[in-house]
Amino acid sequence: MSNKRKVLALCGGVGGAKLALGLSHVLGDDELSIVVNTGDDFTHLGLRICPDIDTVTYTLAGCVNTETGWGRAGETGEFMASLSALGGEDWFYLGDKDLAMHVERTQRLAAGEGLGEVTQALSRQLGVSVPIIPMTDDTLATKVEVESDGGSIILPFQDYFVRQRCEPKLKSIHFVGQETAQPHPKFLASLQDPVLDLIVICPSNPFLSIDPILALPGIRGILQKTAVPVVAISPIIGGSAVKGPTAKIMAELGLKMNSITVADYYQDIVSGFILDRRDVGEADAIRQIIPRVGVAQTLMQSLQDKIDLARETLDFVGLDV
Ligand code: FO1
Repeated sequence: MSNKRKVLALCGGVGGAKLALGLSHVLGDDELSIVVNTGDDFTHLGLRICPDIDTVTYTLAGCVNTETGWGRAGETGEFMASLSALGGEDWFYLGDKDLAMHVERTQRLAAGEGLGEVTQALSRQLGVSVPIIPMTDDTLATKVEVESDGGSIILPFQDYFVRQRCEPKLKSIHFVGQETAQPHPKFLASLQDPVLDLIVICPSNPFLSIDPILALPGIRGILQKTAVPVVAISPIIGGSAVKGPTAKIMAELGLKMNSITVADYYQDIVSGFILDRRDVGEADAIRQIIPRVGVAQTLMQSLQDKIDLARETLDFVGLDV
């Protein structure tokens, strides 16, 4: 009997990429698939930019900027400085090394390759052998409704997130194209793999990073019906988000900033939930809505932390580690 394990991870940017890295150390290349949010993608300066795909790729390739969590380590900013000096748009920082990724991706897409194909080719070039699969080859764009002059306006995601530093008050989140964008065929194949052992929802922002994946036609229904364990790891530690604007966004959406809220949000699709040991006081409340609840050290600072959480996650569902 083979003791190969098969795991599918659903992942956003920085937080999710850390667990994906841990999983990639614990599992073989043919045991793990990582499906990544593309709702944050946009075209900027004529280039197709896929922030979460690149964050996962650079993290697994060992060349991510560990201070920001996105972009490349050891970057230089000659392009950005020159663009700025020309009066160009400099609100979205594109380092010189990172720029090469966007140029090459844009060229390949223009030549007719799909995003999945391009992502596989470019991640392989950087030495990543685990499949990184965009959630769709089509366009599903996250847009946000924010307060403006007593009314509201719709902003493209990066405009809100980076240009306006999440300052406008958020009213609602929309995924434009969610009715027509098709899940990537490799995503569907992984979900329907008869030997799939586990689906992991990485500790990414549930509303901005995981929800676009769940919004694709059919995905929520498959997760609701699957016999495969679906385990979410809470992105909240000690009542706050590790990084990014999750706290502000949750407050503006009228949600309480704790793991119970996240568990509640995922309750129809998960059979297991892992929260940080600092939030153990919430475990009983979560057990009321999700059958299996685990407590772990979910703050991933070192590589060992990432590997340990990956092991805990596999162990939680009884997979050999
Ligand atoms: N985030 C920022 O806050 N400022 C930036 O200038 C910025 C540039 C950037 C360039 C490439 C890339 O892949 C990501 C970049 N990010 C930047 C991060 C990114 O836009 C967001 O963190 C994600 O979209 C949210 O997951």
